[in-house]
Amino acid sequence: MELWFSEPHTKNVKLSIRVNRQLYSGESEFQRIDVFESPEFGRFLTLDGYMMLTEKDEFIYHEMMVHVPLAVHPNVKNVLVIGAGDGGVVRELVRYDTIEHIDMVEIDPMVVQVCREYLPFTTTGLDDPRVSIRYEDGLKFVRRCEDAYDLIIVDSTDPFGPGEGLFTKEFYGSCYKALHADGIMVNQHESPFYDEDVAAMQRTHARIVQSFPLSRLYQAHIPTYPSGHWLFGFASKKYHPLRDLREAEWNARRLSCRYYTTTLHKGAFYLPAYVEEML
Ligand code: AG3
Repeated sequence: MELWFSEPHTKNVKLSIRVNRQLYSGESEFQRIDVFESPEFGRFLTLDGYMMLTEKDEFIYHEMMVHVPLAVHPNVKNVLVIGAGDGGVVRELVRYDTIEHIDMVEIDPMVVQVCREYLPFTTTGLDDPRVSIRYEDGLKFVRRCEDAYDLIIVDSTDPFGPGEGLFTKEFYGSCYKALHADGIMVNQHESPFYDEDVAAMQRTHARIVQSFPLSRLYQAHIPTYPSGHWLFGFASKKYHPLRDLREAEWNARRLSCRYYTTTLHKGAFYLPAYVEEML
């Protein structure tokens, strides 16, 4: 019998991936969690039936969320990561010996547990002594923070279900307050491609524009997310993502990424005409 995983991307489009076997299926207090193994994409994690990451293409998403702000901000010491229970963002962050502390605030302890067991390739950074994991709603956590972080990375699910609060005006206002005077916030910003998704993407961007003096979008190609064309938000109190890019300094770290380069960084902020028109 053939086994396939399908995620509907619109009412009329689905992405289907052939599966060898299902490694895990469970229901937490917050969501349904599944892990599959597939011939094309390796192991992959879905939450409530939505693709979160695959072994084959997760490097694109995680490198783009972490190395873009780290190549701009000259002095990242304290980082807040919201969501990201699979550990992929933290894995990239701990490669920087200049980072002193990382708070990861994930609402669902079961996601972390399941990823530790079935997706060890993303969780390698979670035991780094600089990392504190807190199981709490990111929205509530960040309300209590003031002038505490150089960088906030919001690695959420889509803007409905458990992740919904992480796309609100209130949340972005709290992030602004939680950052130092030269802080940066990066968030996963959904896709601009399908009509059904455009309004939510525009709303998110408008809220960030209202909350930060500088707000830009950048893009990457992520084959397993709807349309494959994915956006990230770069919101900042001081640094400009291109004018303040510290190219030589970042390259001197010799981190050798598989997707991110400082040349690609520059290109990623130049958006297609149809996306520019939406903003
Ligand atoms: N964060 C979720 C990205 C959104 C995917 N949406 C979808 N498949 N409909 C990914 C978490 C990886 N650390």
